[in-house]
Amino acid sequence: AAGSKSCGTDVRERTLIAVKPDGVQRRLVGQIMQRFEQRGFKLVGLKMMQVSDDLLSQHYSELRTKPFYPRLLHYMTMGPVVVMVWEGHKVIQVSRTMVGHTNPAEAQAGTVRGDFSFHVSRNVVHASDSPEGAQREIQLWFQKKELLNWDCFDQTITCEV
Ligand code: IDP
Repeated sequence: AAGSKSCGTDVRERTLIAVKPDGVQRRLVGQIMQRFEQRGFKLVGLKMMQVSDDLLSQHYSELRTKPFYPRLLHYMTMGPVVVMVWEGHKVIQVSRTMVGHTNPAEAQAGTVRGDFSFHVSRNVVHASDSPEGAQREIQLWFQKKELLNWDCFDQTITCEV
């Protein structure tokens, strides 16, 4: 970005991460957020909400025809979710790796799903899967004013890649 001291990398890339209702019920919010903080990513948006069917049907519009879709809507509305936007170099790709395989039974140990779940219908967390998806989802879940641009004082350690 113009004026940035980075070495031609996009340190402002953003992704949408959500702790799903099972993660909230199981008190995993702190542990999940801690993983993103300790990786060096920057939190720029955060809220807890009870998700509407309308928002979910837009979020999961590509899965509308899947047999598990009605159960997915039920799962995602069982209780509140904690949704956040994280920022940093390659945050979309890195957070998909951190979250692990969609099916926790196939997720590697060390990933969120591999450490906290064993079944695809209760996989604890959501992470955007592409730049297009991230942009679409961030716009869907957050208003512009809910996303904060704050200065990273320890930029030389975590952001200048
Ligand atoms: P992702 O969440 O890893 O991006 P998607 O294929 O986009 O995976 O699926 C969205 C969500 O739908 C999954 O995270 C999971 O909650 C649910 N889901 C996906 N496949 C199945 C399934 O076969 N049975 C039940 N739920 C599923």
